[in-house]
Amino acid sequence: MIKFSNNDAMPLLGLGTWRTTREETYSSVFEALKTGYRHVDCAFIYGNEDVIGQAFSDAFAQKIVRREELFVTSKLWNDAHERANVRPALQATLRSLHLDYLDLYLMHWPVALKRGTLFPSRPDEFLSPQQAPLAETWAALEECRRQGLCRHIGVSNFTQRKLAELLQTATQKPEMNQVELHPYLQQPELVAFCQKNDIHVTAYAPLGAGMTDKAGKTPILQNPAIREIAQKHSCTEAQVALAWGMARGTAVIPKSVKPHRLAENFASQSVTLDESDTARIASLGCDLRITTGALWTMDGSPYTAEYLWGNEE
Ligand code: NAP
Ligand code: SBI
Repeated sequence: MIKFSNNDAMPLLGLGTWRTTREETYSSVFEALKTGYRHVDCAFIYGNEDVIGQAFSDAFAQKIVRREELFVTSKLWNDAHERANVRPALQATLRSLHLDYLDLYLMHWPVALKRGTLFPSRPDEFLSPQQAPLAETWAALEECRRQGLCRHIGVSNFTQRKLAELLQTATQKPEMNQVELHPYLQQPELVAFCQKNDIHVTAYAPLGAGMTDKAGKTPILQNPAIREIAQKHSCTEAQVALAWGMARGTAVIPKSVKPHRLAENFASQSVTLDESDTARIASLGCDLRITTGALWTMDGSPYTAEYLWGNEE
C-alpha cells in the first residue's frame, strides 16, 4: 500500500484500462474486481469510463466490493486545462464512472490543447504554456479537491523540473506523479526526487506496454536476465517486472484483458526479489521511452521534446 499523509491507502497494484475495447473493458474490470484488485487506473481520453462505471455499479450491487474499498484514479485531458473547464471535466468523469468522488485525479500531461481538440493535427490547436499555465490548471485541481470531488490530486508525465516549478506556486502539493517506468526506463533520479518530496510514484507501462522488438531491443518479458530471475523464483517474467516495480515503492498498473493474466499479475504481490535480482534488473536500464509524447511536439507546436522531457533550466 502507498500511504497518503491523511492516512488514505492506495494499493501498490492496480489495473490499467488503456487500449481495451468496450467489451474487454467491462469484462476485465469486473473480473479484476472479482480477483481482488482494489485500484483501477482510468482516464477520460481512454473513452471507456462509462463502461468502467457500469462494471463498478454491478460489482457494488453484487457486493463484490464496496466503494470505500476501491481506489479509483482518473485524469484530466489536455483540452480541459483552462480554469473554467477543469471542474466540468472532473464532473463528467464522475458521471461516467458512476461515482461521487475520485480517490485521485491527475493532470494527464503538462500540455494544453484548445477545448474540443482531443488530439492535435495542427499547431494552432495547442494552447501555449503562457495561454494555459500549468500553475492555473493546478489551482483549479486544488479547488476540486477542496470541494470534495477528489480525495487526492497529482500529475502525470512530469519531469523533476516541472514538479519543482509546480511546487513553487502550489498551495496543495501534488501527491502523485504517474510516469512510464519499467526495467528499460528506470528513471532513478526522478523516482528519488519524488520520494524526497513526498510525491508518490505510479509506474505506467510496467510490463513494457506489450513492446515487440521496438528499437531493436528484446522485449522486457523475453529479456534473458528477467527470464532467469523468473525461473529462480518459479514465477513469470511479468511477475518479476511487477514485483521489481513494487519493491521500488512505486505503484504498478498493468493492463490485461485476459483473466489468467489478471490473476498472474495480481499474484506478483507475493513475489519477493532479493538484492542480487534488483541489482541485476538495475543494470538493464537503457532509457527506452515507449510513450514519447511525439504528438505534442509536432512542428510548430509550442511544446518541444526538451520542454516535455528535459531537465535543463
Ligand atoms: P502494460 O501494462 O505495461 O502492458 C500491457 C500489455 O501487456 C498488453 O499488451 C497486455 O496484453 C500485456 N500483458 C499484460 N499482462 C501480461 C502478462 N502477465 N504476461 C504477458 N503479457 C501481459 O502497458 P500499458 O497498458 O501501456 O500501461 C498500463 C496502464 O498505464 C495503461 O493501461 C493505462 O491505464 C496507464 N498509462 C498511463 C499513461 C499516462 O500517460 N499517464 C500512459 C500509458 C499508460 P493482454 O491485455 O492481451 O493481456
Ligand atoms: C490515448 F487515449 C491515445 C493516445 C495515447 O498516446 C500517448 C499515451 C496515452 C496517454 O496519453 N495516456 C495513456 O494511457 N496512453 C494515449 C492515450
